[in-house]
Amino acid sequence: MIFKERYERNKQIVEHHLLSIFPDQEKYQNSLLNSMKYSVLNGGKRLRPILFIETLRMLETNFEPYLDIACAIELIHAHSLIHDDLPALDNDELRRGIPTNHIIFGEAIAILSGDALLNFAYELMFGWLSREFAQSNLNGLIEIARATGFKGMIGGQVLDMESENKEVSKEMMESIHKNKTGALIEASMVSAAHIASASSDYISSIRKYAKNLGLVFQIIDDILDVSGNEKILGKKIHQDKNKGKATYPRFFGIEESRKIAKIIAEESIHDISCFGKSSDFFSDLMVYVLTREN
Ligand code: GRG
Repeated sequence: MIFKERYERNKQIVEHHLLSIFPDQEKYQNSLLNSMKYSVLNGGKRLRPILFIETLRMLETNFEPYLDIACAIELIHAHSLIHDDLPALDNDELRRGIPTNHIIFGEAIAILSGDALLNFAYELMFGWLSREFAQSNLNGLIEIARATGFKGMIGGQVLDMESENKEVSKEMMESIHKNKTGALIEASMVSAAHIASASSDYISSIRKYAKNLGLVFQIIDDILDVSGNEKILGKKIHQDKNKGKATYPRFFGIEESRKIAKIIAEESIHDISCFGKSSDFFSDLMVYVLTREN
């Protein structure tokens, strides 16, 4: 199956399962549930759950019993986007081509639905762990929890905020990217590797590829913020410059940033080839991330 078809097929699997995990409307607070569903079920590339599923496949593990975990990762991602868009953080009004959560539901509900999505993710993960207890499964979930917290995504977000309109070193910029964006991407693959009981050598190779994928993803994100198409992106561009963010184009210019991303991508494709034919999806995925327009 060609890459695009396989990606789309995975996306359908994820979206089908995402629909199934939400409870009936009338039993819960409708405003809260509507706000949660709004940010989970209205588009998105589903990159992180697809990384999780494809890592299991690469390690010859059937992904179906683990779809709750794939979706938990997407819920964590959705929570981070809702909070990232809030007036106190990036103050964005458009995402995925539609108004951000707080514009539709108000700030209070947006904060609470972000919180509720994060807790829902842990409810799914603990529920699954109690049915499938094994040390390797627990290690996978610890990886996700660590990546989401102060040592990962939230820590990176704080560094990002505190660096606005300041001169920052290249190391600091890389650290922001690695944590804010890279940590959850890395955990999506490494958690699957733990769950598939991969060897420590395999886990290290997968971690290395995932770290590079996260970096390439964010470099391209920075470039798209300068030169992307707002319609295709579904959000406003030039936000990084307006907010004085530490980005690759600010440091190196667009052309050099693209070159850097290409070099990292090529090295990673070479590295992941140690898994043989079963890593083809990840070679193609690196090219997709490198050339993406949204
Ligand atoms: C405040 C508890 C609390 C947590 C939030 C806001 C935050 C901590 C972290 C921000 C993390 C963040 C939003 C990083 C940006 C990562 C990024 C490039 C997101 C866009 O990902 P895509 O392109 O989005 O995969 P789609 O729409 O395709 O799902």
